[in-house]
Amino acid sequence: MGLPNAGKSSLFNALTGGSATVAAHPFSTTETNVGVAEVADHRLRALAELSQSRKVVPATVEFVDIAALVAGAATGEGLGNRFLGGIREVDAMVLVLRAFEDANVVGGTDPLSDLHTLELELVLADVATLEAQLDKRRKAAKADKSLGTEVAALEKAMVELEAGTPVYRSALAAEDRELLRPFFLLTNKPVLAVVNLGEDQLADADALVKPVQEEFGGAADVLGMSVQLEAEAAQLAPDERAELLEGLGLGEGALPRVVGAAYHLLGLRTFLTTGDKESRAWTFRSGARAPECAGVIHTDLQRGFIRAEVIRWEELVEIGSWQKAKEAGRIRVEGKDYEVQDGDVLEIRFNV
Ligand SMILES: Nc1nc2c(ncn2[C@@H]2O[C@H](COP(=O)(O)OP(=O)(O)OP(=O)(O)O)[C@@H](O)[C@H]2O)c(=O)[nH]1
Ligand SMILES: [Mg+2]
Repeated sequence: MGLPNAGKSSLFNALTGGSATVAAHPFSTTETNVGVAEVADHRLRALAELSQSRKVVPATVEFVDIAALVAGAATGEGLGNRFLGGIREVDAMVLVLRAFEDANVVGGTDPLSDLHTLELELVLADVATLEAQLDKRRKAAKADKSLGTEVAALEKAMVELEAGTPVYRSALAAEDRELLRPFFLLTNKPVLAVVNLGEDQLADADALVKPVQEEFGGAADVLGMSVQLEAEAAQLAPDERAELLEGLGLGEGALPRVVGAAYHLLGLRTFLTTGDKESRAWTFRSGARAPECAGVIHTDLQRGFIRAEVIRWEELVEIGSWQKAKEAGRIRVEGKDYEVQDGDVLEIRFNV
């Protein structure tokens, strides 16, 4: 989300290969766009090569591009804030803050000012949500004492929000934030801020990103990138893209970092499966145990879970094949209590 012309749709398209409308006039997005970005993963590439897999399936993250917010959106300015309803159920937010200068694209170029405008609208939307809930929950808590901690968390959140502080950078404890989850507050989501730089500003990226970083004080991940440049690069064939980005000293570019940061922000981890038919990256929540991860592949694998055979991806690549690893006794056998780790390669034994 972001102010008009911040580059939200350009970023969305670059990430998802989508075709959301991009234009130099404000409010070019009037409908919510949903798309999927692939998570670049060198581990998956290495395993696919090892197994000569006919199919390679990366993990994905879904992105949603919404209409712009402006100051006063809560009271109907611009397109109002009804689009926020559509993102209540997303798991994290990407705030796009404009720094690039372009006389043909109306709008401010101070990312901190963008941030303050956005946060105020998000906070106002959350205050409205809490106002609608607080009395009801207080009444419910009178009848059911066990709801007392929930009401206390709601009240703490209200104090912060009324002081203009988004929950994600408030003093609320993790337990309180957990209790607030069912209320789908916008500012109770993890945040990634993208400072959209002009190509000519890339040399000063650090200086332009730093004030935003300081403002968040660690409450959000902050990335500086030139969305337009990355979007253009994304249109090119892979080798031309690599050449352009390398030539500008941008390495693989910022898009993989945006997807990777979003993935981590969501507390997501990857385990892998590999074979000649397919190598695949699977997504699980940090802390999940082997049966739950088996269930990500197929519910039958969870239902009939017997054991997981496990090896670290780098170990498998070093040994050269699952068969050899097995012969060398390097495949671990893990039971239902095993906490799967990011980068584990799994084979599930099951019986239904
Ligand atoms: N010069 C320059 N222009 C950019 C950059 N990023 C985006 N733009 C331009 O800014 C304009 C707005 O980009 P969009 O991606 O449509 O922005 P948006 O945030 O989706 O805008 P709305 O949907 O209208 O809120 C387009 O003309 C883009 O080409 C950039 O890094 N540099
Ligand atoms: Mg747009």
